Amino acid sequence: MTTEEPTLHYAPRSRATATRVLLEELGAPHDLNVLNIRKGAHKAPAFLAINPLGKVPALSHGDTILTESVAIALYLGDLFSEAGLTPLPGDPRRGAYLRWMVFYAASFEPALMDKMCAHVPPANECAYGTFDQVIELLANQLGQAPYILGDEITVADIQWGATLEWALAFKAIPELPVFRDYATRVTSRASFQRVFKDEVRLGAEHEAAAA
Ligand SMILES: N[C@@H](CCC(=O)N[C@@H](CS)C(=O)NCC(=O)O)C(=O)O
Repeated sequence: MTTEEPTLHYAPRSRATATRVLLEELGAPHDLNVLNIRKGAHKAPAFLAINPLGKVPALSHGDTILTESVAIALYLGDLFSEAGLTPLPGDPRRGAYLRWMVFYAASFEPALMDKMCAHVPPANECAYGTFDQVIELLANQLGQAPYILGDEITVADIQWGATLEWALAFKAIPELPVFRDYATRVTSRASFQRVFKDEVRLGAEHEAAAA
């Protein structure tokens, strides 16, 4: 097992925002490699060697390189489980945890992107059925408790909360009270507020550097 601190390859106001917040929530010592997407740093050879797709987030940890937000969240949640945010094997919430994390990447994100691009694949052939089914399923789950797995916040809420906040802001999902309340509950946490504030600074710096 490596004793090195993980490095998050990150750009502000991107999917890497949730990963940065998660590292904070987990109290995980880490390095931040800040990429200026506006200047194309994510398509430079140094970063393409880490993620050939040139997308953030990515995580380096010793010899391990991870891409994909959800894989990174699962990895970090296990690595820093002492923070108490991870339903580990043996926890009755473990199955639901894996289900909602994989559902996020395998069904929710594709459904959201298809919707935003006005692409309607045949329901019986695509992984998620229909956008409306995905929304109904998610609204039903979030309507049952303050957090996606129940009364306590977990790693899964950092991922879902960050994305639902963004999706509501961009009107990519219906403005249902259950989504609004949940996104506010999660993103009003000090960790999110700290990162959002720093991203205003970074965003301005990056824009100025790219101008
Ligand atoms: N499936 C990937 C998606 C990563 C992704 O699309 N990242 C965006 C930022 S939100 C990106 O790096 N876009 C820059 C580009 O493709 O040029 C994940 O969940 O990590």
